[in-house]
Amino acid sequence: MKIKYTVLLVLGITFGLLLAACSTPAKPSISVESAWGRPSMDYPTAGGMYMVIKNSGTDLDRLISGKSPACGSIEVHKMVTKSDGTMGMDLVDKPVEIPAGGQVELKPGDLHIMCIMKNENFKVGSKIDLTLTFEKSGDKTVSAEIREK
Ligand SMILES: [Cu+2]
Repeated sequence: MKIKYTVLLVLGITFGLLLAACSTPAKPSISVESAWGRPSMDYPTAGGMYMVIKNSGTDLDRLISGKSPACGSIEVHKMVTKSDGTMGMDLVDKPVEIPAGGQVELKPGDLHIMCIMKNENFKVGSKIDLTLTFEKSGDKTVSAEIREK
C-alpha cells in the first residue's frame, strides 16, 4: 500500500511539473543597460539618450513610451540621411520591438531617445532617471549619466 502511494505521488508530481512546463506562457524579460545621454548639438532644448535594451525572455516586447523628470517629453527618433545628403531625425511613431532573446541598441547616429524640452537637471556630469514603459514588462527605470560623448 505504501509503495503504491509513493509511486502515485511521484507520478503525480512528474505530471504536474510537465503540465506546468507546457503551460508556462511565453514572457519577455527586459533589461536596460549602459544608459547615457548628451545635450543635442543641433537643438539647445533637446538631448539624445542612448542605451541597450535586452530581452532575455521568450516573447517579444515593445517600447511604447517613456518619461523623465529631466525632460518635458520623450520621443524615439532615428537619424536618417535626407535626399540632399544632410543628416536629419525622423520621429519613430510606432513601438520599438525588442525581439525575444535579442536586443536593440540605441546609439548616436542611429536610433535614439530624444529628451524634449530638457530642464537644468539634464547637464553634463549629472545623472537623470529615465523610465521606459514596455507593453508587457511595464515600467523600467534606469539612471543615465549625462556626458559630452
Ligand atoms: Cu532626435
